[in-house]
Amino acid sequence: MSKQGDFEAVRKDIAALLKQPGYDDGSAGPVFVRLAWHSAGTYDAETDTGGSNGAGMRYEAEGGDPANAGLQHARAFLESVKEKHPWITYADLWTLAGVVAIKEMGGPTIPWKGGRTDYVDDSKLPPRGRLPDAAQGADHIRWIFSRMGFNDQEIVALSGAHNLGRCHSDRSGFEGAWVNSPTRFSNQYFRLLLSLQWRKKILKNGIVQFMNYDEDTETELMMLPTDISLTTDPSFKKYVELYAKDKDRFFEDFSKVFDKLMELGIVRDASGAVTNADNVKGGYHS
Ligand code: CCH
Repeated sequence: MSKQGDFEAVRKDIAALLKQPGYDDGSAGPVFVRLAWHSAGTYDAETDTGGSNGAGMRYEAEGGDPANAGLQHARAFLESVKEKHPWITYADLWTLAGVVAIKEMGGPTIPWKGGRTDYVDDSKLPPRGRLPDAAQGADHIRWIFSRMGFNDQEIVALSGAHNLGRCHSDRSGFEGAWVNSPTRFSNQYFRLLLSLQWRKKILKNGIVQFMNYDEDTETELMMLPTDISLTTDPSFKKYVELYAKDKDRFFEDFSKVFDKLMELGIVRDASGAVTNADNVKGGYHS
């Protein structure tokens, strides 16, 4: 067992866990990033509910949300880290796993601070439907992300996480990867959004997505309707063009916005200590 607060030791164990030869593209990294994002992306600024504090996904109300299908794999992978470092909260572990995975997959360094609690107040558990619906378009994602306090530039930067991982027909119903190297963080997603021809395809399960088939390499890539909406909405498209051209700028902006996402709903004092973590009475207890 590591010393309480030794996040470096936790980082090392998360990094060592990323390589998973029998899983997806050989890495647990992408699903860790999605776990971190879904743990935080329920935040509602107006009611100050949801967010990564509390690790509500341990409970059926949040964990069983169809939007979170598949994230049990990420949580199961991380159990060994929790066993080795029992002092870390799940809320810290899941957010740190996302940050470590991004870095290890070649992405930017993202500032991260611990101190989240695993206490969940029933009244603060987010209702379902707070995460974006991939079948929709620009208005929907603007509405969802503005609830968390993000502007158009930040929405596009965050969407660049779709450089990583894939869609699974048994999770979201969508199928395939966005880029050819889905375990390598880059700005390829933005470049492909602009450079390839995306054709609408109706899958066997009736779900509509966009596909590109490359005859030379015989590879098929995909985009969600929400991804495509980043190129049809002029305000979003400006930033897709910027990030497709300027990888450094994308990395810089992604780092800032992912940090902001991980901190939603968390209040810290000048020393960085969380001040709204232990004020929850009568909620679930880990
Ligand atoms: Fe995402 N995402 N995401 N996404 N996502 C999916 C997979 C990943 C949407 C829908 C989906 C973000 C924003 C959005 C990742 C990171 C981020 C899937 C497939 C859908 C559907 C799930 C499956 O079948 O396994 C929509 C809609 C939006 C916004 O409009 C943001 C923001 C982030 C992080 C910053 C990552 C990573 C994956 C891959 C997961 C994996 O298991 O490989």
